[in-house]
Amino acid sequence: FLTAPNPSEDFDFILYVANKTKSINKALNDFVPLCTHPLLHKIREAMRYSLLSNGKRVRPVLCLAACELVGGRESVAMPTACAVEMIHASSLIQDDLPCMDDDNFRRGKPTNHKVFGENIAVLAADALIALAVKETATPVSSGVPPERHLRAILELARAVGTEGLVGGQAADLAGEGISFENGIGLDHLEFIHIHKTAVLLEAAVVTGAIIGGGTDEEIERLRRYARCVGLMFQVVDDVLDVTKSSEELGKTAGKDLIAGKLTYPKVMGVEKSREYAKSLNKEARGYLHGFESDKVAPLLFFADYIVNRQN
Ligand code: GRG
Repeated sequence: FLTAPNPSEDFDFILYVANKTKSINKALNDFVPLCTHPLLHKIREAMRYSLLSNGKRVRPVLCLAACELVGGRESVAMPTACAVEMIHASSLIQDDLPCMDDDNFRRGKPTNHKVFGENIAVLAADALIALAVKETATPVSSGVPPERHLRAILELARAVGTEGLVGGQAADLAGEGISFENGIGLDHLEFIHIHKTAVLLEAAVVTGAIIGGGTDEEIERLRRYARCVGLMFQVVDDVLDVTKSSEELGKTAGKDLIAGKLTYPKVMGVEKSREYAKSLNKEARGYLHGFESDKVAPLLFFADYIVNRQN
């Protein structure tokens, strides 16, 4: 069951992602036009500032790939794919606020509140969530049944609330100051990452499959794939944090830098974390078995890309 299908050797993953990213960036730009009304100019600018900044677009690409895997066209899932990126951008704005992580930079630029002020940053985050719901609810001309839109909205609502991003952030705050050493804290860590990271990646894939017309069985298999990929994403992120900060600052300084944060390398060591990521990749690929082999390449390559990524 857990053997993955073999994707076609000549599939060009880099080109695939570049093309998808280009159409996603264009669609995101069109969804939030600048407002000519002088009283709304600043809020729209703030929304655009974070939404259009240089992100990897992992979630919307996954959404489009899942839609196409189950036989849907890219255009039917584009508004939903962009909605997932809007929710992600909203969560990043909020995460950076002084009352949360208090960060000055995001995606190589000053954070939203540093440029527009805290009040506008909070409003921009709110407006991006509202826009995400609006775009997912708006029927596209291609005749996706309304109940599919409703299912997609439910999926996204779950990913935002206490079952997802808000729950993960709240759990993160609740765990601050607790000391976890020598393998203790794995459940706590996993809870935070499943909620903060995996649930939105899962929603990206599942909403793509819902809008694309997938069967319940296909949607469920893709959900399991995405859960593994979501967790793997965070395990790799934690490993990169340690290895990057060690390289940049010298081993001891790197460790000190992340001393206050509970991470996979801290709980299980760097090598075991890497092995864990590899086992999640294998499991994720296994869930793709049974899909048409000529259509499955993007999601197979995606799992490999996430486990091997360097930034
Ligand atoms: C109500 C939406 C909402 C959120 C409130 C603040 C908060 C609760 C949650 C924070 C969640 C958070 C920031 C999780 C981190 C997720 C993560 C792995 C971010 C980095 O993702 P990448 O690497 O980033 O895909 P880019 O910049 O490439 O998009």
